[in-house]
Amino acid sequence: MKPVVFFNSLAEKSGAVMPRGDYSTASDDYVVAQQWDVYTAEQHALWRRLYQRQAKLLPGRACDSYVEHLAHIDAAEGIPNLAAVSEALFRATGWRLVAVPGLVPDKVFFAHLAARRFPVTVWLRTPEEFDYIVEPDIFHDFFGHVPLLFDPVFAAHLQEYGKGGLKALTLGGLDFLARLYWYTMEFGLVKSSKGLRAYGAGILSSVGELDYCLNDQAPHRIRFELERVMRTRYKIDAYQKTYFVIDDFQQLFDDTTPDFTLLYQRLKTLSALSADSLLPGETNLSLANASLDDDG
Ligand code: HBI
Ligand code: FE
Repeated sequence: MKPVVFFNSLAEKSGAVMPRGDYSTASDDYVVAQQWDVYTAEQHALWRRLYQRQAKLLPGRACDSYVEHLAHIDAAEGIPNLAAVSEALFRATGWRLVAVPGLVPDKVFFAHLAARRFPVTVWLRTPEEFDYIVEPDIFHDFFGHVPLLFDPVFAAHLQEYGKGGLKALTLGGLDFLARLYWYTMEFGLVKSSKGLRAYGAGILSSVGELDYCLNDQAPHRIRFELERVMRTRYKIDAYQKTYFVIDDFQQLFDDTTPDFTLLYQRLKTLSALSADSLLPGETNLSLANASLDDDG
């Protein structure tokens, strides 16, 4: 898809203005040069403030694998050089980072993931957007998504997701797969021996939701079940009403790898569920947080 067609379809879907990245130099796969030298001292300082504020919140909230891998990435002092991190990442899990101007078309996004390339937006939010930003910027994409690409099981799962995305486009399954991405990659929770932990990038890069998703009484926390997740609508402009909890990344890999053709057929016959629904027989883990280990 040519950038201008993509912009129009994005604007239609979101009712938003044009995406703010510079797409003029993007190649067919939407990859650009990061131009790391062009970031200003003020931008590096803003990154440092974002990083420090978020890093403080991670202990006891982010999952162990995320914390461990973030610590090995040299990104605390300023906006990271994607090429340098990409080299280290390739040695760890065979993934690479590619720089992109911002959101890219679904097909392009899935093709990158299927080839073990993770697209990272190059621009950083403004100081006015310190607390909240709608479009993903480099802080969200990098701080939120990149550390877990160093986890081999997580990385394997995301490649399968990319392959599944390419198939979904031919099967009319995109809306279902987008819900899966939303409730796992962006807003997923995982069990640990010490209680629930966050692994979704939307949570890990958010100053408010990182505590909210674990400690507020309001949202539902429900055991992850593939078909249930794919039926559940989501809001993009508020804290989530429901978080789905996986046992571990192996579960994500095992559930994402099979062919979804029959599942999509079935889902098309079922009504979608509202973001705050709780079905008969479902346990809200927020009411059973203390006894997670006895739960299943
Ligand atoms: N582009 N850069 C970027 N990042 C995304 O997360 C992204 C995208 N394009 C499409 C897309 N996500 C969706 O297809 C998935 O969230 C399902
Ligand atoms: Fe994201």
